[in-house]
Parts: sequence; structure tokens; C-alpha cells
Amino acid sequence: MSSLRARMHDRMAERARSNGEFERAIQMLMQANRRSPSPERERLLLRLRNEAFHRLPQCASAAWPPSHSDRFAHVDGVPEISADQLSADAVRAGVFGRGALIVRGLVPHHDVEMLAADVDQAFAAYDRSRHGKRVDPADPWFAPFEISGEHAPAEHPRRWIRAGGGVYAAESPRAMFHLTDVLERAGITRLVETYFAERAALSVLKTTLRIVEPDASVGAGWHQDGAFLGAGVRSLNLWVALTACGRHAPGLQMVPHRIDQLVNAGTGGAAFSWSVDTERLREITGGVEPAWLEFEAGDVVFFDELNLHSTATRPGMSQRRKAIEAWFFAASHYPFDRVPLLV
Ligand SMILES: O=C(O)CCC(=O)C(=O)O
Repeated sequence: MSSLRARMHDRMAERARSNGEFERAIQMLMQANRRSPSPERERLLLRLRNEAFHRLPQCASAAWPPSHSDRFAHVDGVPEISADQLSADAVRAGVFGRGALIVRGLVPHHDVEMLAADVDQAFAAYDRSRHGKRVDPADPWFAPFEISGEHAPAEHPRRWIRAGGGVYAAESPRAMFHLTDVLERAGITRLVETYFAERAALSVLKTTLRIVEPDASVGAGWHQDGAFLGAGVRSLNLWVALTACGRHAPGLQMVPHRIDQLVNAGTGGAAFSWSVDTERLREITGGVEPAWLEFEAGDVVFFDELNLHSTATRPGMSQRRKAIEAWFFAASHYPFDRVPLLV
């Protein structure tokens, strides 16, 4: 019965696609896949999301930075709210007023369990591949997302990402299907559009499944993601903890105030061209200790390309941490080399 219904939705998707109705085709395929998951359909969904982005009608972008309340002005550290207090204004007030906003318990327990298991599957499938070349075409957990055209990178960065404890979510079609489904069901996709006041896209080359080992040093540099993305983008990262972290497993550290521009990176003793050394960090924070964040599975933190943060490890940690960073961009200011997927 469910595969009959799925086939009906597949046919409706095919018709919508041939009429140029990409977004309807995506909705039909999502419905079909909820009933009867298929690796081919999950790969098709990724291609359609990319095509649908390029067919969006041009529309005026909203005034930026957006206006917001100052509800967190007197909070110490990174402000936090519970899931039932979440609104686009709260995210704007957190991100533009204080650099970030933590939302406790936003992703329901069963979705967290599913996404955490997806991360393991995606890493295992990637590691079974030959450096990113798929060995099993029927494997839903790893399928290279090949990028062609003027924005194609000279070398696909997936190996570098894997070495740093990441696998691109879009290279794990089943995980990406689950992620987009969770975001839609939890109302996060709609919230992000309200935040930008326009359509939003996730990025193939930024949205990452992460496993951080207790003694991780890779990726531990203080950085703003704008150092990779360039100036002038409109981004929002939804960082989701899939396991408890900050005490026994690596969490995040953050500068708990808004920084309005890209700071000079790669200076002094900085380990990377994109990272900031502790001396520069002290100048930026005025000597105030950055916030050390602790999360339970299902907690999230929203921040953008100007937030200065670092993976947080300390001696004696004994557990690994799983997380997803899901980078959204406003359609009108998309950094095209990051490869868009309409949500
Ligand atoms: O998960 C981490 O430890 C690093 C996350 C990060 O740097 C980011 O989301 O930009």
C-alpha cells in the first residue's frame, strides 16, 4: 500500500517536473520517500533542490541587517531560550544582538536518534568509498555530489573535510533526506525564511555531518566562517548537538557578543590563514573569557558568518561528539561557489 502511494507521488513528481514545477516535484518526492525510501529518489531530490534554486524568480531582498528586539541585551554569555519560545525575532535578537542564540531541546528525541545514527552510517559509507568514489551505487549513505560549471572547485574538498571529522550532508542522500524532513517538520525551514524575509537555501559545500573525537585538534582554531565565505553573504548556521557535549565530549566556545565585521585572521601565532590566535582573541573580547557552551542532544545554536567560535576540547574528555552544522543562505545573497539546495 505504502509503495503504491509512493509510486503515485513519484508519477505526480515527474509530471510536475516536466511542467517546470520544481518545488511541487520536490514536495511529491518528499512524500513518496517518507512512505518508501529509495536511494535513487534521494539523489534526485538533491539534484532537483539545486535546479529549483536556479529557477527561483528574482525577488527584492529585505533590508539588512534586519530590525530586532533587544530582549537579550542584559543576558550574560550566549542567550538561550526553550523550543516553545522560538521565533524569527528571537533568532535575530540573538544573532544580531549577541552573536548567537541557543535553543534548548529544539530537535525531538526520536529525530536526534535518527540523525545521530545517520552520521555513523554516512561516515562508514564514506570510509568504504575509495576516497570519495562510490563503490556501491545502491548505497543510500554515500553518493558523491559532483559539481560542474563555473563554480566547480579545482579539487572537491571532501577529503579535507573528512580529515577534519566531517562528511558533507549532501553527499549522504539518505541523511540529507532525513535532515530536510526534520527541518521542515520542526518548522525550522519556515523560521529561516522569516528570518531572512525571503527564500533560503542550504549549502552543499558547508552543511556538514560531524564527529569530533575527545582529543580533536583539527578544526579547533578560533574562526569566523565568513573567512571561508567572503563578505556580503547572508547566512544562518543551525548547529545541532546530536550527543551531549561540553563536559565529557568536545563542545563549542564562542565570543558572546556581536562582531560586525570580519576580523583579521592568520596573524601572529594563528595556526591557519583563517584562524585567530589567542592574543588577537583577547583584543577582540577585551580580556573577557569566551563562553564555554554545554549542550544536551537536541539542543541547537544559531549563529552566522561573523560569529567567532571554536571547537572546545580540554584534557580528560573521554567521549566523541556528533553534530550537524546546517548552513542556510538568503537566496538573494547566495555564495554560488557553495552550491545551493532550495529548502
Ligand atoms: O562542530 C564543531 O566543532 C565546529 C563547528 C564550526 O566551526 C561551525 O559550525 O562553523
